[in-house]
Amino acid sequence: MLYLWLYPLHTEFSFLNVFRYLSFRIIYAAVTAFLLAFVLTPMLIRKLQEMGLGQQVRDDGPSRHLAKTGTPTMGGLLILFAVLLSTMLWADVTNRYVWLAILATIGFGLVGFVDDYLKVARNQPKGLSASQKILAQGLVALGIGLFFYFLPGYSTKLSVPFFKNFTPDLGLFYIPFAILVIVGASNAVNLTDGLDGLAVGPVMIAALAYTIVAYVVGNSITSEYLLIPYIPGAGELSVFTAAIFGSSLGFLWFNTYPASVFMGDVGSLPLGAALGTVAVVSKHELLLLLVGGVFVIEAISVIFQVASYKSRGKRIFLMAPIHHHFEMKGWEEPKVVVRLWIIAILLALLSLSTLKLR
Ligand code: 57M
Repeated sequence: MLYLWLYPLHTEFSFLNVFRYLSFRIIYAAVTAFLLAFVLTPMLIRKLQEMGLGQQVRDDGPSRHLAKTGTPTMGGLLILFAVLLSTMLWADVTNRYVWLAILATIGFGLVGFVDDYLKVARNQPKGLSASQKILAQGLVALGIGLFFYFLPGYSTKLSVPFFKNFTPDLGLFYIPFAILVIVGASNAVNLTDGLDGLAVGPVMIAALAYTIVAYVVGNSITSEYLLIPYIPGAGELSVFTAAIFGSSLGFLWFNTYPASVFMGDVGSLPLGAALGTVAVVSKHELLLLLVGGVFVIEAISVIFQVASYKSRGKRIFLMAPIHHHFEMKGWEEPKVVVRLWIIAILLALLSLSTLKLR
């Protein structure tokens, strides 16, 4: 909104001309979201404690986790508030991609909120059933997929990292593909959110990577130079991803080991869906497999573990997701978390290099 309200005044006050620069709004979207999360999270923690919205910790996990019982959860409410308010302030709110990302975030946030609320406020440890969750997520993602499919001029071609000339047109199948990307990313972040700071770190790193991707994709000069599809207007999504980066950074101040608050499904589900939606808008869906490689590793470890146990009656890992395997091997929690952050940073750097390697 600031862009719409203040930029037109630059004829009177020349310094307001700065609002036309996306780079300026990206930086201040991140700073605003950080400050909102940093200042308001302590208040939310006190409120969650007053309301007794503490985490129920399962007793079948690593025993060290039992000490986390009662840690306030649903901190994701504030992550979302900071992202949405900062985006509304610094992005061009007439941009249809910004609204799509906001609606996707709110949609998945509602699914996570209901799940968390049932778990911690209604003492239903299972929360929503897996089928209820997947159905609700699928419906929100279907709405996003249909929006793209019927968006005039939107290409259903799939861009493949490293292969600039191989762009298969998925046609109608683009809708289920978009659903798979968004729901997959959402649940992969959710699975990863099992150690202090473990999910929010790679979310920050992926948000930073997609801030760069959205910026270059939405810029006719850089997209032409890099031989990647030019998507007019997609650049505004870099303000949204910058807000995710800033908000996650602020939340990390309180979620780092030993965590004072967990984000809850109300945080993990929408953050993953937001990254998935930006990946779809920027036509860099497959790149998310690399940028979000830690989330992919975590999800695959569960798939392999369950498949192995069901087919052979034996586990591959001491416990899945893989972060618990390292815990069971004796790694301290911060060591597991920071080492997975290091992998996330390396994967993000590699993914950005694919923008040039075509
Ligand atoms: C999401 N939730 C954490 C917190 C967070 C199919 C199976 C792999 C599912 C998976 C599962 O239950 N996933 C749910 C992970 C939980 O965190 C809460 O959930 C929110 C995120 N959705 O915000 O509110 C616990 O994680 C710990 N935690 C932290 N710090 C954080 O900042 O320490 C979370 C955030 C919290 C806290 O202890 O209570 C979770 O782990 O449940 N299941 C599992 O991950 C379980 N794995 C398992 O059963 N493996 C089996 C099979 C099924 C693969 C096997 O290996 O044979 C593990 N998780 C738990 N117990 N809690 C191990 C058993």
